[in-house]
Amino acid sequence: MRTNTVKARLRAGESAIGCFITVPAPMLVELCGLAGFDYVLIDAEHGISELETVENMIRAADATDIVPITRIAVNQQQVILRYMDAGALGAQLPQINTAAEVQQVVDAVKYRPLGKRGLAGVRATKYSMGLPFPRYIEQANQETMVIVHIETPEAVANLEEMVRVPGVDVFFIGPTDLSYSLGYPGEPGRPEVQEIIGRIVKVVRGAGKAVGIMATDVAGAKRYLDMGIQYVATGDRALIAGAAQNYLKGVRS
Ligand code: 3PY
Ligand code: MG
Repeated sequence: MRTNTVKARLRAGESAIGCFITVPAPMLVELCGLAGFDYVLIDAEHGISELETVENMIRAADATDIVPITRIAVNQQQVILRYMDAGALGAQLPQINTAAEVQQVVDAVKYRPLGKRGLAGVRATKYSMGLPFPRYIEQANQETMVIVHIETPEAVANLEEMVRVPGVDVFFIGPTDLSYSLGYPGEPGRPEVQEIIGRIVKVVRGAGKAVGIMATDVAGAKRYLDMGIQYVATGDRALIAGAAQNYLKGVRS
């Protein structure tokens, strides 16, 4: 199976820059791969892609050497399984608030003995024409990633326990939901929110895990990278909207 270069970069203390893809379009994944992003976050939470298209988007990622991670709306083993079976190299789960919920994600992503993921002759296992299952299981458990969102006050309160669950690679700050759930919708830059982001970074890094965040613009991404956040993602809608507005401003001025 593919080596997960994002996981390797994070382990080596390096950063990985990705892009959420909310549109059901393998072409956009290819475009991100060819542009040089480290990973795509195929978004099945706020995005509108259905599983069949997600599988083709993962194919496009494999063809352009970019790591495919899927954001999955529901923290349920049988739901997560289908995205992993399609060949995703990681599962990113939103709105995770307790250590028990973290454990559920790990159980769904990892095969036994690390988790309880089901095994079958699917795309991820090369339809049983790849490595023998014992060898595949070992590799999949090494290469797949677990990413959980921290985006509520409950998660912040439980963070010390959550970071102790083995098997998580990245604790991902969702600035939109975090600021909203703290009572400041649309204001992730507020000092109250930034103070909590700083606290999350300290706890997660203190536990030897990587921190992730969404930063749509360059200045924000650089600021978060400087804070030691290693897994930074922009998004297709923000990139397209920003470029479109800039273009029109330039042409019409
Ligand atoms: C959020 O900001 O809430 C997200 O989930 C994505 O960054
Ligand atoms: Mg969110």
